[in-house]
Amino acid sequence: MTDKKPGFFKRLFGGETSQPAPQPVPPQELPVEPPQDVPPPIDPVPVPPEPVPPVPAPEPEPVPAPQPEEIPPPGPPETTPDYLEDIAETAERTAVPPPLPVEPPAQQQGWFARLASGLKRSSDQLSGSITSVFTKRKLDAATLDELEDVLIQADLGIETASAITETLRRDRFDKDVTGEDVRAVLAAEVEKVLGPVARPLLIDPGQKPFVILMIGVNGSGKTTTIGKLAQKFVAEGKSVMLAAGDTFRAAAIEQLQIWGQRTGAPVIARPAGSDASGLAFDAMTQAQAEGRDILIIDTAGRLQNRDELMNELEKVIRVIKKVNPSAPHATLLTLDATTGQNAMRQAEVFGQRAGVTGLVMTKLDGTARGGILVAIARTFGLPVHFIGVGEGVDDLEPFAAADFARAIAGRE
Ligand SMILES: Nc1nc2c(ncn2[C@@H]2O[C@H](COP(=O)(O)OP(=O)(O)O)[C@@H](O)[C@H]2O)c(=O)[nH]1
Ligand SMILES: [Mg+2]
Repeated sequence: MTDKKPGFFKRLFGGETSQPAPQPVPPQELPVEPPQDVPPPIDPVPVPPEPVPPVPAPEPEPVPAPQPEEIPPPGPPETTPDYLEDIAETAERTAVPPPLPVEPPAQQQGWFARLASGLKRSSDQLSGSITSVFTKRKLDAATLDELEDVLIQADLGIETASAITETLRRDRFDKDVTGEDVRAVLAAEVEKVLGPVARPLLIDPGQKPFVILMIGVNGSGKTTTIGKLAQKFVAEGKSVMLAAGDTFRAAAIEQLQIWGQRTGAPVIARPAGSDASGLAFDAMTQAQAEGRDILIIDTAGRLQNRDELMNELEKVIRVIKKVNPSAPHATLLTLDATTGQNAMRQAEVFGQRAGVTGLVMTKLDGTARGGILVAIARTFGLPVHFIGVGEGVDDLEPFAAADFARAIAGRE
């Protein structure tokens, strides 16, 4: 969180919002998934719900009786009532992924159209604010200040906001400027920031399996993203295995099993409450023995400020390395765009503790604050591989800077 300068929060919250506290909200109190921002799952075609699949039987050995001290409590350690409520809610809403097979009309659109519609809330918000600043005005200092505030409120970050206003100051001062002119400058600046981080996730075929570890806070979209990725890889003819490493909740295990069934990828799972590192170890050895191309390991959602949970994540990584010292080959952090500034903190802490190699930003369709991706890119420089713009299996797109910039700036 380097995006600070004196008066930032005053400017961020000043005047237009009823939010009382001009203080950064402590990370653990931020809603991990603000329900109001997440549209209900769209069922484009009424498909009867699939029965929950039986647990596939890839478990070769009987589960050893867990050591007493290793039995996790029946829930994550952070059992505050709020957190439990969140989990119960997440479990309810995530147990069954949206239906996969039938293509809704929206998914027959071109990819840019889908991106643009996913980013519509962000681009509408930005365009609306820009237009309101630039109605019949010559570009003067006051207008530039107002514009800078609008851009900061859109979570683009101070640096990007100033870069845009500086460009306008230099090129257009005292001239008539339209919203469209400003959007063009905005798109160019956003593209400049995002270009270097828009890097595809490269699967090294020399690694069998290529191990992808998926991490992030609860509800950020890990399991859904794994399902979407599995679908992509299977469609490319790769042999994929999934590991249900979120062993805290039965619903999370089932959720991954359903994705596995739908994508044809076998899922290594253990009963809820099992040790996550043990499961990761089994999945590693089995994927290796079967010569799988890709193993994707799910993990329990953890808040980045809970030290003991971060320690456990480090243990999972150590165990993976015991089987293959070069693994995990990709450690992907899912960031929920609807969490706004808190995503910055998540990127920072997970980066330090788990060696994040790349980002997937989810739920860009569920927020007007998609600009946060720009701030994160500028601050951390981590590769952004994919963005999620919906709950459907096809709503995961390789990240392309120019398209994103054009879509968020609302240009055609
Ligand atoms: N609108 C939208 N919802 C998403 C996206 N990605 C995930 N979700 C939803 O977010 C919720 C939490 O996702 P889940 O994968 O269970 O998160 P996890 O706890 O990190 O594994 C689910 O209801 C998902 O359908 C996205 O890109 N857009
Ligand atoms: Mg999950």
